[in-house]
Amino acid sequence: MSPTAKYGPGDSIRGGIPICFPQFGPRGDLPQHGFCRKSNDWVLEERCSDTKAVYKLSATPDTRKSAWPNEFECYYSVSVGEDGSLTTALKVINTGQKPFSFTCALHTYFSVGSISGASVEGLKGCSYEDGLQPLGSDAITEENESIFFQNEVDRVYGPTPSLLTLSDKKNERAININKINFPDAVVWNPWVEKTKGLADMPDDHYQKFVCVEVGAIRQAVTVAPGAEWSGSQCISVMPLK
Ligand code: TA6
Repeated sequence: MSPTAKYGPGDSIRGGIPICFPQFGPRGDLPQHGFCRKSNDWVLEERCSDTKAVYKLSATPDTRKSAWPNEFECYYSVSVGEDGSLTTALKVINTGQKPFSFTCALHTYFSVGSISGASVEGLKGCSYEDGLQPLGSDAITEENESIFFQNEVDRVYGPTPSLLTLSDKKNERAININKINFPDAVVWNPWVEKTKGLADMPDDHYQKFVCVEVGAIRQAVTVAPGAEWSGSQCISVMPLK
């Protein structure tokens, strides 16, 4: 979490795992990252056990008036494994009478001991869109085994392997992210200048986090009436010697 994250109605929380749905970033007519992450209409659907809960968001009068007025139900499950892993999953059901399309991501903020000791592995050979260039610019192929952070990084990779790793050398740990049915992955660190423009993050806090976000972004997902889509990520930590 950012130390200065805001928690008011309508705020997107700077940290944790914001749910970007039904639009990732500026890829559509909704506000940045869609309405899901700011919605106050989430309800606890089921407390399955001491270690798993499911939350639900359905279409509301506000979403029906938005640029994405579709009938839907979202279910977001969070569960902690006996091994200490964290699994979060998003399921989208089309409860309407016509197909709809969306893009989405689980916008996970990972704490790191120091950005200078952080790197992301698993994306070598993958195509990515550079978010520092205009949307629609030519895709680039990742040539590096490890992605390091010496400037702002904002990239949408896809398609990508199911296992990604965030190395956090300062904390002597590696964070594995195993994803299912999320074809894409975003790697983001705002670096110095962009962080100064974030009202809910201290100016130096870019040094303490990396976002690795599993998503379905580069190709929108289309769901037929009555059908559903789901994706999940399992986050686990292992020692890094
Ligand atoms: O993480 C990728 C990204 O789309 C970046 O471009 C940056 O805008 C980030 O999301 C945070 O967005 P937010 O609206 O939460 O400030």
